Amino acid sequence: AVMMKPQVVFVLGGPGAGKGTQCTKITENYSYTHLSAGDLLRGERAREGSEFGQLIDRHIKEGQIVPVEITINLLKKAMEETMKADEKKFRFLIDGFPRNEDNLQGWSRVMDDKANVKFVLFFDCSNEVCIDRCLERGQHSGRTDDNRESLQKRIQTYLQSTRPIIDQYEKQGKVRTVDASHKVDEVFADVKAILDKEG
Ligand code: UP5
Ligand code: MG
Repeated sequence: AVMMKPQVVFVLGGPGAGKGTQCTKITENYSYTHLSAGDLLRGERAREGSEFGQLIDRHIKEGQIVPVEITINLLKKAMEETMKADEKKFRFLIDGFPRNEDNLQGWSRVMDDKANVKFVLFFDCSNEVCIDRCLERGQHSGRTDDNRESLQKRIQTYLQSTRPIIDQYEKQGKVRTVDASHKVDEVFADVKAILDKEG
């Protein structure tokens, strides 16, 4: 059988904008596989014998972006395993990546000839709403970065490093923006309209 070339939608937006929540809803309604770069990194951090555990832990607490060599390998492996298990699963939502220039270059180097980036789904949300959502979640999430100090740094990194990446894609006409400040179902209605149009 001929392997389909993976089709990728990058899902970006500030910390707590609702990327994970909306990706879950998308997978319930469309044939996409959700890969959260943050979840993959947290999984690697927890993996027995990982040589990167401490480095990942430090970066996440400090709201810094992990070197792309680590993240791209996790993403590539997850994509390959998904397609190996089921060749019909070649559509991916890559959530929380690429976050900076290093991420973008790593993706280009490793994945440019292996996958097609269809567009960027951008969840646009004010910093205040993002912070409130993460602090609220922090009461039960157990995430080491859902506290005021880490959030300050996550927002900073988002504004300094990730927004310019979104801007680059915007200049290529590749960004689909959703107002993420509304209720979950209202946001999802906008997401649906985009996906129904884009296929
Ligand atoms: N919620 C969601 N939608 C809501 C709505 N419309 N109305 C009201 N509440 C809403 O949602 C966050 C919270 O808000 C939840 O409690 C939810 O119920 C509620 P969620 O869907 O989890 O938002 P999301 O955007 O996914 O937030 P997350 O915290 O996951 O975003 P981050 O981008 O900060 O986290 P991520 O896991 O992607 O990255 C964490 C860290 O990993 C980074 O800071 C970085 O250190 C590292 N990282 C890398 O180094 N490289 C990568 O490539 C990726 C991550
Ligand atoms: Mg998330």
